[in-house]
Amino acid sequence: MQPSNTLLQRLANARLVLVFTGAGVSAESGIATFRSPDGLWAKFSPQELANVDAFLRNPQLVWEWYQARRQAITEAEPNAGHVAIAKLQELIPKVVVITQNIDGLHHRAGSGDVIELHGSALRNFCIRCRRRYDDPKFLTLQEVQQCQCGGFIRPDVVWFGEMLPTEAVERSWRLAAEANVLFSVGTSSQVWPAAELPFVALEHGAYVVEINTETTPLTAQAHEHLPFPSGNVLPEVVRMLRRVKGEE
Ligand code: BJW
Ligand code: ZN
Repeated sequence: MQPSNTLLQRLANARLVLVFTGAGVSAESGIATFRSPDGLWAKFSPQELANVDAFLRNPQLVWEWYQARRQAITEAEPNAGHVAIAKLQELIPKVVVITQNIDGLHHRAGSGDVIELHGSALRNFCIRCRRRYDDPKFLTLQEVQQCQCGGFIRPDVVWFGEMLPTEAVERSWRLAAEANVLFSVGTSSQVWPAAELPFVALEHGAYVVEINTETTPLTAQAHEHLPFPSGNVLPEVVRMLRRVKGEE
């Protein structure tokens, strides 16, 4: 499970490290992934739940699905992988987390610079006038609510067919072109445009390391694939990096 000496040297000399994450990084916190055999898409259809037409067709159904997931998120704790990612900040001049996750666990683990490409389950907005509804009470109400304008209030997440937040995308793509090292952690690398990010970093000369218990479309292109749970391997990366930097 040891990270290679090349990786440790690259990290020791890096100015900018990106940690690009997906559902797998939160799996060890007990939050379901999407595409595993026991994942969300095995039980629920994305067509029925994760697009705007589904919400317009049956707002209560989609709302209830998110309320159940919100409950799981608020009961979950960051795991050793999230914590190790936050600790990288102590060892590298600039670390940016770019996540597809909507669970807020990177923030809760202490990561200071987190870009959320697919939004956040912890916020809502009106589907018609886009007014924001950030009051935490909306995270537990079981009935879908309507805005003053009559529009339904929806979670501030990115569904299939929707654009990702422009600022988040622009900043992420700019950073990918400048990064010295990019970790891709716990993502199936199947959902675009996010899946393109490690490839942008590769094209611009970053050292790309995939941490995933399975292989993905990125595996063959990555410089290294560490096929272990992120909650095991990331603390090891931090421990070894501290040693290389003479801090242990
Ligand atoms: C571990 C582990 C451990 C487990 N340690 N590892 C045809 C071809 C190409 C593209 C398209 C196409 N048709 C449509 C598209 C575009 C579409 C898309 O990419 N579809 C593909 C699925 C085919 N993309 C979009 O629609 C995006 N928007 C867009 O393109 O806009 C432009 C546009 C506008 C108008 C018209 C057309 C285009 C938007 C995508 C939004 C994705 N939204 C979701 C839901 C978010 C809200 C919510 O959570 O409910 O985002 S879907 C879901 O997938 C979620 C995730 O963020 C995303 C990625 O999933 P992720 O994180 O990779 O999870 P998994 O489960 O897939 O993988 C987990 C991995 O972890 C696995 O590999 C495990 O092995 C690993 N793992 N435990 C390490 N302990
Ligand atoms: Zn409204």
